[in-house]
Amino acid sequence: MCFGLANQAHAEDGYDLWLRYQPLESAAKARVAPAVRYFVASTDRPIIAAAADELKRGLAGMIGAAPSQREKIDQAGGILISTDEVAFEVAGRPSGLGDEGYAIRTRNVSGKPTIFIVAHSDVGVLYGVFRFLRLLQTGQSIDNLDIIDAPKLKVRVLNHWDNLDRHVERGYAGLSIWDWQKLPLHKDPRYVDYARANASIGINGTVLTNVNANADILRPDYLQKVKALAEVFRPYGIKVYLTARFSAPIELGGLKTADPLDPAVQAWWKAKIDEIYTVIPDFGGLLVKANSEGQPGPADYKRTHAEGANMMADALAPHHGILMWRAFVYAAENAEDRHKQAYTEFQPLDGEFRDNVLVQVKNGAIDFQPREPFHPLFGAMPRTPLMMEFQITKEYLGFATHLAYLGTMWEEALQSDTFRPARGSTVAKVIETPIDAGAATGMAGVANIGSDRNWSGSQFDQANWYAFGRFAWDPDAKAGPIARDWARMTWGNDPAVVEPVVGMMMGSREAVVDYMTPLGLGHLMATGHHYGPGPWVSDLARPEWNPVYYHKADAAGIGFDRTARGSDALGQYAPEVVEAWGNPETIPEKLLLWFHHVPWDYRTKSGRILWDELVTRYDAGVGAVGKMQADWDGLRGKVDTARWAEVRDFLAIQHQEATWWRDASIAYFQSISKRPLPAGHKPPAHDLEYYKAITNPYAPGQAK
Ligand code: BDP
Repeated sequence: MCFGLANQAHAEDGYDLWLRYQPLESAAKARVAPAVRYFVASTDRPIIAAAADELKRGLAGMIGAAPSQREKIDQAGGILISTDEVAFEVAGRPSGLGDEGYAIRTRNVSGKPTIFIVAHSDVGVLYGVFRFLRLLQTGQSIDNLDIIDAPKLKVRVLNHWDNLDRHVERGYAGLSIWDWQKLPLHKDPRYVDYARANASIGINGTVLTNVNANADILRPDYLQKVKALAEVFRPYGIKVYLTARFSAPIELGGLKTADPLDPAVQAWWKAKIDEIYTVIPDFGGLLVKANSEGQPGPADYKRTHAEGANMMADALAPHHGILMWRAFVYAAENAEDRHKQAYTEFQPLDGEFRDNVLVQVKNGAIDFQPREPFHPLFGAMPRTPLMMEFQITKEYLGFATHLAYLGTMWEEALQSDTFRPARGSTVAKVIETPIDAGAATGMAGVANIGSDRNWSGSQFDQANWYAFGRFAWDPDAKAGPIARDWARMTWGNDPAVVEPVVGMMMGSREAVVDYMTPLGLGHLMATGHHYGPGPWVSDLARPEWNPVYYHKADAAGIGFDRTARGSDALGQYAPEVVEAWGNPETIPEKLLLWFHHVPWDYRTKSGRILWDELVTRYDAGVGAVGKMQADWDGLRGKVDTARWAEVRDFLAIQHQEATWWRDASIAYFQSISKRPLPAGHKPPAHDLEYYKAITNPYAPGQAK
């Protein structure tokens, strides 16, 4: 097989993601080549075979020759990939590898250096191989290696919000890659590349279908299609999961009820789940969105979330399957601040869920906003495994055309101190620490993957898929080094490229916050598709669907009072947080308007009054996009033309839309604050009515 040639044969379009395996510089090649001339592996095992294939592919691309396979390590220049005792005898016995970790160590064999990539499981070996390739891709030395690494979370899954008709809810990268009509007989080769990419960052599961679920996916014919995908993913250590519609016993089973305490309903789920495992023996489990935004659930029968979840969990348990039950609930006709509803409903259920249930909690209590405080449930359910749900697809951060690296946002959420049970109990620590030995832990990311050649809708959105995997592996990871690794692998190791790219990425999310929702504002997007600004919207059926519900701007000021004087959502946090955030003077200014209603002339940290500060932030956001454009222009000729031009065009769209956000927001809020613009800030290009009249009925990704 001729690995690597494809890289040179076609112009780059982003399809290769961060696994481009471009030729190393000649000096590096000369250093590396002798060390990796051959490898030893037992390739009769599918996962080891996949690891060996990747090693060959990567080295063929980077040094121009694939290593040859040998029976045993007997001379210099070799790599041993193995789970065998004998390999550990030479490589040493590192502790802490667990089921999925690996060690990469250089050891002398017959006096000559040899690279050992060892693990207790085949998938650990696969992860080790990807790590080894990353060292080469990012220009690091492979001399005297001594690396030990293992994932801190067990369940590291993508959530595809993909419908069976291939529409992707909140998808900005084309159609669903799952071609249900052609499955199971035709398995698109792209599925293998999808699995490789995921395995390279440690993702070990994928929920194929939308949380707004269609019961048909559980029909026997669809299970055959799911089985075909499971077969493709298995050699990459990836399990498949499905979403379960709570009312499936009625829709598919013809029952009159889906009441979780009804024996016939329980029997239906048990039989269905047994059937799934007959077809797919290593099926991962189910994900459920219940009693939220119109989805059916146990509350329809006056049962709790725990009663609903446990019914399915009991049916999954004999197969070692897990049930992920979402905490993203807010009920119709509930007058309580939406911020409070998930906590109100779930926290009292702490300890009532079965061992194989993971309650899946979004990073913030509202909904994937450009900035939210951490969700108050983290730390508040010590007897329930909680998993993190991040949104990789940028529903609220400008879709695919806005450059926004989410690593900084996720680091901010994960490093937030819950103070539960004590100082230092960050969200990362909460989700990493099993509630008892062996209990499940996990992280889910709502995928940004579609049929576009570049997978994610834009080149830079690939970084968010990449970063999600790295944070799921290690929730204590840092956004900066992840951005740097991605930039090196995706755009090359030239510092004149890497530095500006990383600089753009690291400031990009804050730019979005500034031009969309500065100072703790949130949920001001246009109705339905969430494309562009709609802060004036006030006529939707449910109060909490309206942006005016969130900003509460009036003649006196702006912001949502969530302190004890207001909705007291703040009271759901630990006392230390309440104390720090309960006072507008001590709350981090970036969260000010999330928790406080403050006067327009409130004095902010900069010395400016709030209104002037708001306008300054909007302009800073637009300015930051202009700076990214200038930085990117500086890279013309330093990266390949097609990808460069795509990014240039998308930055131009982002600049236009950032300006739209800035102008529309200022026009609207000025109609309420009645204050002049601070000196040096120009008025919006049009009047408020102009912005209100903009409609975008065909914006992508809508729920349907
Ligand atoms: C919201 C999305 C909606 C999802 C929902 C969810 O707008 O499409 O169904 O989250 O997470 O942000 O269930």
